[in-house]
Amino acid sequence: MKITRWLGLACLGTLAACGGNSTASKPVQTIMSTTFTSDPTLQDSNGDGVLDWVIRDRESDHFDQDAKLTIQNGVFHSEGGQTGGDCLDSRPRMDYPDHTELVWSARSLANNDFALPTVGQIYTEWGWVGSQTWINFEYDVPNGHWAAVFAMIYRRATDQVLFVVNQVDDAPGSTNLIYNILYVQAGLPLDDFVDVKLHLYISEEMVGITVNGVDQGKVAYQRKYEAAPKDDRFITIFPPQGTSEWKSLTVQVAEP
Ligand SMILES: [Ca+2]
Ligand SMILES: [Ca+2]
Repeated sequence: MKITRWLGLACLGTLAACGGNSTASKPVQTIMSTTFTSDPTLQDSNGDGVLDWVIRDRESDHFDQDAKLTIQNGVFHSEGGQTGGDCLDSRPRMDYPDHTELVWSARSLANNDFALPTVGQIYTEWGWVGSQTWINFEYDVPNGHWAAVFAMIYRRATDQVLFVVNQVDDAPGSTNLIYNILYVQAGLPLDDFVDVKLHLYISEEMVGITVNGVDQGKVAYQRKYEAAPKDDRFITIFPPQGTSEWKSLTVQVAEP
Protein backbone atom coordinates (compact mmCIF):
# COMPACT_ATOMS: atom_id res chain seq x y z
CA MET A 1 0.00 0.00 0.00
CA LYS A 2 2.78 2.34 0.88
CA ILE A 3 4.53 1.56 -2.41
CA THR A 4 1.34 2.13 -4.40
CA ARG A 5 0.83 5.52 -2.79
CA TRP A 6 4.42 6.48 -3.42
CA LEU A 7 4.11 5.55 -7.10
CA GLY A 8 0.92 7.55 -7.31
CA LEU A 9 2.64 10.64 -6.00
CA ALA A 10 5.60 10.10 -8.29
CA CYS A 11 3.23 10.00 -11.23
CA LEU A 12 1.97 13.48 -10.46
CA GLY A 13 5.40 14.84 -11.11
CA THR A 14 6.31 12.78 -14.16
CA LEU A 15 3.17 12.07 -16.10
CA ALA A 16 4.92 10.98 -19.25
CA ALA A 17 7.16 8.45 -17.57
CA CYS A 18 4.26 7.22 -15.48
CA GLY A 19 2.07 6.63 -18.50
CA GLY A 20 4.79 4.60 -20.11
CA ASN A 21 5.17 2.43 -17.05
CA SER A 22 1.53 1.90 -16.23
CA THR A 23 0.28 1.04 -19.70
CA ALA A 24 3.40 -0.92 -20.74
CA SER A 25 3.27 0.83 -24.12
CA LYS A 26 6.21 0.17 -26.38
CA PRO A 27 8.37 3.14 -27.20
CA VAL A 28 8.10 4.40 -30.72
CA GLN A 29 10.81 3.74 -33.27
CA THR A 30 12.42 6.94 -34.44
CA ILE A 31 13.36 6.86 -38.13
CA MET A 32 14.76 10.38 -38.25
CA SER A 33 14.65 13.45 -36.04
CA THR A 34 15.81 16.82 -37.29
CA THR A 35 16.17 19.90 -35.14
CA PHE A 36 16.83 22.78 -37.49
CA THR A 37 19.44 24.55 -35.38
CA SER A 38 22.06 23.82 -38.02
CA ASP A 39 22.17 23.01 -41.74
CA PRO A 40 20.06 19.84 -42.02
CA THR A 41 21.89 18.79 -45.20
CA LEU A 42 24.92 18.24 -42.95
CA GLN A 43 23.04 16.33 -40.25
CA ASP A 44 22.90 12.57 -39.80
CA SER A 45 20.49 12.48 -36.88
CA ASN A 46 19.91 8.74 -37.03
CA GLY A 47 23.53 7.74 -37.57
CA ASP A 48 22.82 5.62 -40.64
CA GLY A 49 25.73 7.16 -42.53
CA VAL A 50 23.38 9.04 -44.88
CA LEU A 51 22.91 12.79 -44.53
CA ASP A 52 19.22 13.27 -43.63
CA TRP A 53 18.27 15.97 -46.17
CA VAL A 54 19.32 17.09 -49.64
CA ILE A 55 18.58 20.13 -51.76
CA ARG A 56 16.61 18.78 -54.72
CA ASP A 57 18.62 18.37 -57.93
CA ARG A 58 21.72 19.74 -56.17
CA GLU A 59 22.42 16.95 -53.77
CA SER A 60 26.07 17.79 -53.17
CA ASP A 61 25.26 21.40 -52.21
CA HIS A 62 24.56 22.66 -48.71
CA PHE A 63 22.99 25.78 -47.20
CA ASP A 64 26.18 27.78 -47.78
CA GLN A 65 25.62 27.37 -51.51
CA ASP A 66 21.90 28.26 -51.43
CA ALA A 67 20.71 31.83 -50.95
CA LYS A 68 17.12 30.80 -50.18
CA LEU A 69 17.99 28.40 -47.35
CA THR A 70 19.35 29.68 -44.04
CA ILE A 71 19.34 28.96 -40.33
CA GLN A 72 18.03 32.05 -38.54
CA ASN A 73 17.46 32.27 -34.79
CA GLY A 74 17.85 28.53 -34.50
CA VAL A 75 15.24 27.56 -37.08
CA PHE A 76 15.19 26.72 -40.77
CA HIS A 77 14.23 29.83 -42.73
CA SER A 78 13.20 29.22 -46.33
CA GLU A 79 12.52 31.96 -48.87
CA GLY A 80 10.04 31.03 -51.57
CA GLY A 81 9.46 34.53 -52.88
CA GLN A 82 6.87 34.73 -55.64
CA THR A 83 8.13 31.80 -57.67
CA GLY A 84 8.93 29.04 -55.18
CA GLY A 85 11.56 27.96 -52.71
CA ASP A 86 14.13 25.21 -52.99
CA CYS A 87 12.88 21.77 -52.00
CA LEU A 88 14.50 19.88 -49.17
CA ASP A 89 14.04 16.13 -49.63
CA SER A 90 14.67 13.52 -46.94
CA ARG A 91 17.14 10.68 -47.41
CA PRO A 92 17.47 7.80 -47.76
CA ARG A 93 14.44 6.96 -49.87
CA MET A 94 12.35 4.45 -47.96
CA ASP A 95 8.99 2.74 -47.61
CA TYR A 96 7.29 4.23 -44.60
CA PRO A 97 5.68 1.45 -42.55
CA ASP A 98 2.12 1.40 -41.30
CA HIS A 99 1.73 3.76 -38.32
CA THR A 100 4.50 6.03 -39.45
CA GLU A 101 4.07 9.45 -37.87
CA LEU A 102 5.36 12.65 -39.42
CA VAL A 103 5.70 15.21 -36.64
CA TRP A 104 6.80 18.76 -37.31
CA SER A 105 6.66 22.36 -36.18
CA ALA A 106 6.41 25.10 -38.80
CA ARG A 107 4.95 28.51 -39.52
CA SER A 108 4.46 30.92 -42.36
CA LEU A 109 6.01 34.36 -42.00
CA ALA A 110 4.66 35.84 -45.21
CA ASN A 111 2.71 34.82 -48.26
CA ASN A 112 0.19 36.15 -50.73
CA ASP A 113 -3.52 36.00 -50.00
CA PHE A 114 -5.16 32.63 -50.36
CA ALA A 115 -8.85 31.85 -50.03
CA LEU A 116 -9.79 29.49 -47.21
CA PRO A 117 -10.21 25.99 -48.69
CA THR A 118 -13.12 23.76 -47.77
CA VAL A 119 -13.04 20.02 -47.12
CA GLY A 120 -13.74 18.10 -50.32
CA GLN A 121 -12.83 21.03 -52.53
CA ILE A 122 -10.90 20.04 -55.65
CA TYR A 123 -8.10 22.16 -57.03
CA THR A 124 -6.97 21.43 -60.56
CA GLU A 125 -4.03 23.84 -60.51
CA TRP A 126 -0.90 24.00 -58.39
CA GLY A 127 -1.26 27.26 -56.53
CA TRP A 128 -0.31 26.79 -52.91
CA VAL A 129 1.21 29.40 -50.66
CA GLY A 130 2.91 29.03 -47.29
CA SER A 131 4.79 26.23 -45.56
CA GLN A 132 4.44 22.86 -47.29
CA THR A 133 5.32 19.52 -45.68
CA TRP A 134 4.77 16.54 -47.99
CA ILE A 135 5.12 12.76 -47.66
CA ASN A 136 4.96 10.04 -50.34
CA PHE A 137 4.07 6.58 -49.06
CA GLU A 138 2.33 3.26 -49.76
CA TYR A 139 4.57 3.10 -52.77
CA ASP A 140 4.58 0.79 -55.80
CA VAL A 141 7.62 2.10 -57.68
CA PRO A 142 7.42 0.10 -60.96
CA ASN A 143 3.78 1.01 -61.52
CA GLY A 144 4.10 4.68 -60.52
CA HIS A 145 1.37 4.18 -57.90
CA TRP A 146 1.52 5.74 -54.46
CA ALA A 147 -0.06 8.05 -51.92
CA ALA A 148 0.87 11.72 -51.73
CA VAL A 149 -0.40 13.71 -48.75
CA PHE A 150 0.79 17.14 -47.70
CA ALA A 151 -0.05 19.93 -45.30
CA MET A 152 0.10 23.65 -45.91
CA ILE A 153 0.32 26.35 -43.27
CA TYR A 154 -0.38 29.82 -44.57
CA ARG A 155 -0.71 33.20 -43.00
CA ARG A 156 -3.66 35.58 -43.13
CA ALA A 157 -4.09 39.00 -41.52
CA THR A 158 -4.88 37.71 -38.04
CA ASP A 159 -4.31 33.94 -38.02
CA GLN A 160 -2.61 31.01 -39.68
CA VAL A 161 -4.49 28.29 -41.52
CA LEU A 162 -3.50 24.64 -41.79
CA PHE A 163 -4.94 22.39 -44.43
CA VAL A 164 -4.18 18.84 -45.52
CA VAL A 165 -4.25 17.85 -49.17
CA ASN A 166 -4.25 14.56 -51.10
CA GLN A 167 -2.81 14.67 -54.61
CA VAL A 168 -4.93 12.26 -56.67
CA ASP A 169 -5.85 11.39 -60.26
CA ASP A 170 -8.84 13.18 -61.75
CA ALA A 171 -10.49 9.91 -62.83
CA PRO A 172 -9.87 6.15 -62.75
CA GLY A 173 -7.28 5.29 -65.37
CA SER A 174 -6.16 8.90 -65.66
CA THR A 175 -2.80 10.23 -64.60
CA ASN A 176 -3.93 13.86 -64.55
CA LEU A 177 -3.18 15.07 -61.06
CA ILE A 178 -5.60 17.12 -59.00
CA TYR A 179 -5.77 18.08 -55.33
CA ASN A 180 -8.45 17.07 -52.85
CA ILE A 181 -8.74 19.00 -49.58
CA LEU A 182 -8.95 16.54 -46.66
CA TYR A 183 -8.89 18.86 -43.66
CA VAL A 184 -8.90 22.59 -42.86
CA GLN A 185 -8.20 24.42 -39.60
CA ALA A 186 -8.21 28.20 -39.37
CA GLY A 187 -7.69 30.36 -36.30
CA LEU A 188 -4.17 29.22 -35.45
CA PRO A 189 -2.08 31.88 -33.68
CA LEU A 190 -0.56 34.30 -36.14
CA ASP A 191 3.10 34.19 -35.16
CA ASP A 192 3.45 30.84 -33.41
CA PHE A 193 4.91 27.69 -34.83
CA VAL A 194 2.17 25.14 -35.46
CA ASP A 195 2.81 21.62 -34.16
CA VAL A 196 1.43 19.02 -36.56
CA LYS A 197 1.37 15.23 -36.54
CA LEU A 198 0.21 13.09 -39.44
CA HIS A 199 -0.24 9.42 -38.52
CA LEU A 200 -0.33 7.08 -41.52
CA TYR A 201 -2.95 4.38 -41.02
CA ILE A 202 -1.85 2.66 -44.22
CA SER A 203 -3.84 -0.54 -43.69
CA GLU A 204 -6.99 1.61 -43.41
CA GLU A 205 -5.98 4.17 -46.08
CA MET A 206 -6.54 6.89 -43.51
CA VAL A 207 -4.42 9.70 -42.10
CA GLY A 208 -4.76 10.83 -38.50
CA ILE A 209 -4.26 14.56 -37.90
CA THR A 210 -3.12 16.18 -34.66
CA VAL A 211 -2.70 19.96 -34.45
CA ASN A 212 -1.06 21.67 -31.49
CA GLY A 213 -1.54 18.51 -29.45
CA VAL A 214 -5.26 18.11 -30.18
CA ASP A 215 -6.35 14.96 -32.03
CA GLN A 216 -8.50 16.03 -34.99
CA GLY A 217 -9.46 12.52 -36.11
CA LYS A 218 -8.79 10.53 -39.28
CA VAL A 219 -9.47 11.28 -42.92
CA ALA A 220 -9.38 8.93 -45.92
CA TYR A 221 -6.81 9.30 -48.66
CA GLN A 222 -6.44 7.72 -52.11
CA ARG A 223 -3.38 6.63 -54.01
CA LYS A 224 -2.55 8.16 -57.38
CA TYR A 225 -1.02 6.82 -60.57
CA GLU A 226 1.60 8.86 -62.36
CA ALA A 227 2.36 8.61 -66.06
CA ALA A 228 5.87 7.23 -65.54
CA PRO A 229 7.49 5.32 -62.68
CA LYS A 230 9.68 7.36 -60.39
CA ASP A 231 11.05 6.87 -56.94
CA ASP A 232 9.92 9.77 -54.79
CA ARG A 233 9.87 7.79 -51.53
CA PHE A 234 10.75 10.73 -49.34
CA ILE A 235 9.47 13.74 -47.42
CA THR A 236 9.71 17.22 -48.92
CA ILE A 237 9.53 20.60 -47.22
CA PHE A 238 9.54 23.94 -48.98
CA PRO A 239 7.49 27.11 -49.43
CA PRO A 240 5.86 27.05 -52.89
CA GLN A 241 5.48 30.77 -52.38
CA GLY A 242 6.25 33.10 -49.49
CA THR A 243 8.55 32.73 -46.50
CA SER A 244 8.31 29.79 -44.13
CA GLU A 245 10.18 28.38 -41.17
CA TRP A 246 10.52 24.92 -39.69
CA LYS A 247 11.71 24.28 -36.15
CA SER A 248 11.84 20.49 -36.16
CA LEU A 249 10.69 17.41 -38.04
CA THR A 250 10.58 13.83 -36.78
CA VAL A 251 9.63 10.61 -38.54
CA GLN A 252 8.70 7.87 -36.12
CA VAL A 253 6.70 4.69 -35.99
CA ALA A 254 4.01 4.42 -33.34
CA GLU A 255 2.76 1.15 -32.00
CA PRO A 256 -0.41 -0.07 -33.77
CA1 LIG B 1 20.83 9.80 -41.68
CA1 LIG C 1 22.17 29.79 -47.45
